[in-house]
Amino acid sequence: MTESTDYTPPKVWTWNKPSGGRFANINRPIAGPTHDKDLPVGRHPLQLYSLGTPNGVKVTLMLEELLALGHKGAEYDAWLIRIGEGAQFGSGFVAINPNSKIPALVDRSGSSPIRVFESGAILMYLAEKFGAFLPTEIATRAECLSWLFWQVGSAPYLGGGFGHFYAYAPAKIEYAIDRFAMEVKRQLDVLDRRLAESEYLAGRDYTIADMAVWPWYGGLAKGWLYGAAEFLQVQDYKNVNRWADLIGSRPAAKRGRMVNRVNGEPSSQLHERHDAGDFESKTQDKLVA
Ligand SMILES: N[C@@H](CCC(=O)N[C@@H](CS)C(=O)NCC(=O)O)C(=O)O
Repeated sequence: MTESTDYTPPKVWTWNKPSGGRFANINRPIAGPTHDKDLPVGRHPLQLYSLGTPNGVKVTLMLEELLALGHKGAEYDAWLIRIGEGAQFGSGFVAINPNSKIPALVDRSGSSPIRVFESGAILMYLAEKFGAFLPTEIATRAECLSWLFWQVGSAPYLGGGFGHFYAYAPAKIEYAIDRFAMEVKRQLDVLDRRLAESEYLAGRDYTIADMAVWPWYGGLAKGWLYGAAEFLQVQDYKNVNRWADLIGSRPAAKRGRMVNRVNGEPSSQLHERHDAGDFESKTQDKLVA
């Protein structure tokens, strides 16, 4: 292993150069808006400002499931926030998420708008609002929330740790890749063991815990993230693969994955969703044709 480095940290860190790697243009050590920009508002009760990354997909999975169950109040406009272009630093977006990260939701169904940020909080908000996908029986609810919060705490090691150093950093650093590959494989094994004993994470039913975990760890198992399937030997996690396929076959999950998606097959990209019919008529292949 390469141990040496010619870098000695100074007494005080200063922002004197870009951090390097992909996304260096949007990394800054300060919060707050960089420019004035109002957010658009559509006709539906729920306004989602997002992008089709794993964190964004968690919410569209939930919204599409709620609509499939017949909850009309879950109708939503999904607006595209292009984070690579710094749209998360516009004043309107910062007003609904001071943390400047997608996804962010505004519920306009009541007398005054309610903002919700952090994907886990959005899932809980929607689950409680519609009384769905969050068990009410105390033990199953505890299990569901445990896995939901497990995801919130664990995925930064997968994305900000492993994904960053394996795929995006300007140099391949063996120490960093080893450290995070080890942790991500451990996390996959945690899930694999749970899914060996239980159909879904919280038990017999599909819940917001699965919706939070699937876009990250299901996506990893299906080879959608970081081109790392072979490196991490994801096919070995049989129960994770079984569960990932089960969720992936749900019509609402298929639709949820398409919303605000800006890469992949043009027919799988629905940049903005303002109507249920958009899945048929507004995908990129149709718009370009
Ligand atoms: N803990 C947050 C993480 C959200 C997050 O990291 N979003 C990324 C995209 S997946 C983002 O907006 N990045 C833009 C930036 O960091 O400036 C959540 O779960 O909502």
